[in-house]
Amino acid sequence: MKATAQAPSNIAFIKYWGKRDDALRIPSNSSISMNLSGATTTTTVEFSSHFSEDSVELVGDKFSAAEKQKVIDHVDRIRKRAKSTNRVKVKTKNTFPRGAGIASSASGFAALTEAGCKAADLRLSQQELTVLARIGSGSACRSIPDGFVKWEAGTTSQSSFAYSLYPNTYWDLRDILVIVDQKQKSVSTTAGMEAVATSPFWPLRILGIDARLTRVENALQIKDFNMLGETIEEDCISMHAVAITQKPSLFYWSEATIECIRAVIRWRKAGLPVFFTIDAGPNVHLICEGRNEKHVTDGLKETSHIQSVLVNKPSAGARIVDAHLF
Ligand code: 2P0
Repeated sequence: MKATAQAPSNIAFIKYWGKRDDALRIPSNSSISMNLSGATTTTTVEFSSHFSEDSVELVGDKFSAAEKQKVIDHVDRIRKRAKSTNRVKVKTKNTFPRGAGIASSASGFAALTEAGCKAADLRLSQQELTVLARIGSGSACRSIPDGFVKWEAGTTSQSSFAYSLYPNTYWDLRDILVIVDQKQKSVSTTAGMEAVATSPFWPLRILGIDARLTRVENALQIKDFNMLGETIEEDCISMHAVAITQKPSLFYWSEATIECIRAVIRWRKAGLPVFFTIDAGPNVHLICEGRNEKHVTDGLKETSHIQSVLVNKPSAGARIVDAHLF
């Protein structure tokens, strides 16, 4: 059977950085994110007894052998649960550059999980789908439910799942993604997270995380944009303080990243409510309300070193679609 799914990437307001269990990808802390309308992956999966081998194809780009293996390992989890021995064909397409801190693994493993389970006729609840997607790549579990999503850290595989706090229509926010570098990062987030405990700031980050999670949840509930933005920025800086002080140090920011941060601070001083957050790469996500989108994109026209800008609205989560890729 063949099935296709489309899944959004997501931007974490409170970040996932460090694991309690590396193999099962149970995180050290809960996280909260927003799904992104402009950064999606579409994946078609077909299982058939007529295929003689597994094949994995990425449209317009090439997976490394290790990336291909990660996909097949995830398909194996689906095959095992579905008690299937059929070979698979996977074809996948991204609408955004891979590996530059735009969480292609989030949308990728969310789409693969949805399409793979459907193609294998494995009927899982949404919560079970998030658990399965999480084992493929942690942040992928947050790309399955709609809109604004919380990933409950949990302590076991079954208790570490994601769910929607609010649908995408709840709050007209924007994530204006400023791409300053499209190169793939040299250290994977998986490897980066394995060394969190080597940072002296790691215990401090964990100490403050519950208060920040509560602040973001409260800010979402009462739609207090300043409280939301301030907490998002604080958590981003906390994550990068850990990454920079890990051994070996992970310094993801480039000069253009810092230039963009300085512009945000300047615009805020001038009265424009906009905040930044940055994942494991140099690109900067500018968070603002929909009514301020044009002010921010106009400001970016005067900022140098920008390769492209991608405007995202809050998006629904992963879903099955009709248009197959093969
Ligand atoms: C996040 N990131 O919360 C954080 C912020 C990157 C920085 O989740 O090892 O690709 O596959 O579970 O999901 C990226 O980590 O890592 C990530 P694995 P993943 O969005």
